[in-house]
Amino acid sequence: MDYDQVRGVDPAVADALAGERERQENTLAMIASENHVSEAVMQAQSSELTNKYAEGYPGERYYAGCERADEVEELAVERAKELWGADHVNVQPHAGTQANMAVYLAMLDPGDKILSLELEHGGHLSHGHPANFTGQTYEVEQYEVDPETGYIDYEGLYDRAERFDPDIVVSGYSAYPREVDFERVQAAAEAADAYHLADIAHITGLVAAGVHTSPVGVADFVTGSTHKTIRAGRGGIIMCDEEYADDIDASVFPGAQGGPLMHNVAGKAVGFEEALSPGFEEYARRVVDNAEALGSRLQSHGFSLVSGGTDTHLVLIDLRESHPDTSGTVAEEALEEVGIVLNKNTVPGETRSPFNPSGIRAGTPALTTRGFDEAACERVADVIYRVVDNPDDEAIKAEAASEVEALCAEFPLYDREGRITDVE
Ligand code: DSN
Repeated sequence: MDYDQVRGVDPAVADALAGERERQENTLAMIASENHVSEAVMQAQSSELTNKYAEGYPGERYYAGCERADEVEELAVERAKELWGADHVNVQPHAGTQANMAVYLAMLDPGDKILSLELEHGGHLSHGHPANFTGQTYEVEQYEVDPETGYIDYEGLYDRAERFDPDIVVSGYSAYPREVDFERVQAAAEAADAYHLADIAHITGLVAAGVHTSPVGVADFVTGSTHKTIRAGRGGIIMCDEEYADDIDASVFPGAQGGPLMHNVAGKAVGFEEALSPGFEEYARRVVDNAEALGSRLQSHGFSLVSGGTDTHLVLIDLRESHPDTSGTVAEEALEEVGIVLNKNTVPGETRSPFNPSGIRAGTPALTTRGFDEAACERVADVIYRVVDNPDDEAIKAEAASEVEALCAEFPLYDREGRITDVE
């Protein structure tokens, strides 16, 4: 794609877009929440639906001319129901945080109580952080992972739920590498007679493919974003039982949002159709296998992984033991220099700060989309080791950059026609 239409109007933006395409092609996207969507999803997202206002829901819109918007939204909803087995689905949230916001608005009053995982232990801003509206509107207490094992401390969560008496318990995390036991979170919520919100933003694709247990039918509300492991482009989603359907829909619109981003709803519909194809389960399985291979190889180089490994799409590396003088920021910057793009991350028991934390988080969804196998992920682990071990050594970084270049050439993001290669 050369962005010729954009270039005719705005060469500066065309250059930036072309540069971003090139960056994605020639670097390894290992931010665990990122992925590469197909050309089909991108085409849907850049369709004429960007022009259409469609406040309301299919068959009950506030504006005329919504028949095509209705078709697209109905397809997205039906496919989501099939993928996750939910009774009711709302595909209009602009992103995962807006999906969570709609659930809180529907079910809580200001001052009500949220019990959620500590951000430093793998939680998310929209689960009650003081800098987020949730922390400012609700009373929040947080549970933690077990400092010894790195796994969710389910007993501690249960005790805290009994003591704190929350109105809602939140599960689902941003930097937690282990399978979540949604039944145990549900037991804690029931002990407090609280709702249970499972935010599966990171693992939507793994749950849809059945390689991670599902909270649908366990938690009262399941939220997520649609651009991560499910690979359906930017957006959010809410799933719930029929009994909450009207409250949730009213909370999304008119409660929290105006017109839905119908072009993104179209992207969701197309991405969900792709995820319903037989190849998607294999993709999701390979994401996890690749993360395991990456993690094991990192451990063989002496790195310490939070929880000792992974069951999911990500590993969380705690640098404090292996590289006490190297912060996550230093590691992130050195790796970016050689073409490995991941993020610094806090770790449980963080001793630095969120801006200069002690860990890095690395995910395999995007690498797997471009065809990486376990052996290739082991090669990536070797590069990560060499660079983090020698963040100031220019010769080692030059060698590492060549290896990244070779990997990008071996597993190209685009085929000869310029189409994304490995999306089924
Ligand atoms: N920013 C996302 C992540 O990286 O986990 C979550 O919203």
